[in-house]
Amino acid sequence: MLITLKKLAVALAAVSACAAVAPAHAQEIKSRIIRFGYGLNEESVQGRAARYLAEQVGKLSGGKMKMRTFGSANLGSDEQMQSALVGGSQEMMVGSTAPLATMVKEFGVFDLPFLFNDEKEADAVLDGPFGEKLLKMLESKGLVGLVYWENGFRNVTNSKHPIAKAEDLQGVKLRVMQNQIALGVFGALGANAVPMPFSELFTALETRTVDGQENPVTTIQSSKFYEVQPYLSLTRHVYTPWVVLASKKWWDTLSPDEQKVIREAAASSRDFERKDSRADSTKAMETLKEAGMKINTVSPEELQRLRAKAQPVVDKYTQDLGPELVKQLQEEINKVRKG
Ligand code: TK8
Repeated sequence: MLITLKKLAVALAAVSACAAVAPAHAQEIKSRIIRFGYGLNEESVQGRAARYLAEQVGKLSGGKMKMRTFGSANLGSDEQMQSALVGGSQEMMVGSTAPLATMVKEFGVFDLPFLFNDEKEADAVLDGPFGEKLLKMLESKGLVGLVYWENGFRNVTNSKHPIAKAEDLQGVKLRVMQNQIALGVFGALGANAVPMPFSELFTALETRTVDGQENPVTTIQSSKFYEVQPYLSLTRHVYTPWVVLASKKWWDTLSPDEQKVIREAAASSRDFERKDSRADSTKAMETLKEAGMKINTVSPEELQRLRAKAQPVVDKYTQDLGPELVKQLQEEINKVRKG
């Protein structure tokens, strides 16, 4: 009996050693084309991370799995790509959590303002059990959620005046991401909130269909919003994650080896993207200053007043989202704060 077990252990060790050194061609990896869509342009953080992801997929599959990347919403807005993934006519994408909330309402939790204080808190919550739990919820809707990339802390730009105090948003026609919470929050802050896909935003700003928008400085720079928006106010009112997604229909046709390639490539793209995003934020601020944007910070007292103004709708949406969910998120954040 003892000998048999020992033999078994030796045999198992041999098998796993084999698996570790097996060249890509011996694994179950077929030639595949993967279409990966994203909303920002090729010179954005999204563009760089998409190219990195494509390289990793190529490397890890011995060149068999070829990822083609499509930026500038060339495969459609976030909303349209989500549907294409569910239907199986597109393989992969990256997009914001806000439009995902129309499929899995829990993603709307990230549109509640002033949750995270810094990137460290966001990373810990997203990569921990809370972030995982939300990704799992996508499966029954036809999507596989792989990893979170950083979109980042959002700031308001507009063509009217600096936003320095809570009253300044009053009457500003502000484009918001397309879900109920984003709409409600900015409405409560006094803005005339207009939901619109990102792909239509530059034109809407240029033609003054809207006065302003909110996005991280990296996007304000890469999307050249500084050409049409004179004022940038550093409100950092909400942190938006991006989610790397795969079509579940397509995913289920992949072999375990192929799924492993995608999972590993996605994991390293997350680290690459976050590092790049943070370095790029500093550079973007410089570029925006040089481009002549009038940049202002908002005092802690005024941010507190903004927070108070939003509180009634935050309470309302907490009920809609489920108080338990919001409580769990808050607890995860508190864990990081306590260190
Ligand atoms: C890009 C969007 C963008 C988001 C927005 O497709 O819609 O404002 O911040 O990054 O996902």
